[in-house]
Amino acid sequence: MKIASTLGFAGAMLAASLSVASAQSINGEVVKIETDRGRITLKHGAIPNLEMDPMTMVFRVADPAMLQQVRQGDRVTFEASRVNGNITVTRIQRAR
Ligand SMILES: [Cu+2]
Repeated sequence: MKIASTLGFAGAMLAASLSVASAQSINGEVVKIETDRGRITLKHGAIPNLEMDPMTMVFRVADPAMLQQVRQGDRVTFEASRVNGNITVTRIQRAR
């Protein structure tokens, strides 16, 4: 049992590092935050890994707690990927 759970953890770590490698850091601005729905509206620059041009759109967030780190009007950097078919913000932080 212990070996199985260790392998599972290693697999999860590998998957996480692969998704980090493919996502790129994108500049954006927070237009709207919907904490209860786990959504954020961002005005974003081009997102090469999603083949997306600059636009304003709604994203899901991987973890609703991420929405506590930003406020409407903040300039941010973030990463987004397709998770289970949904375009999802996987990392976000206020721009310095
Ligand atoms: Cu977009």
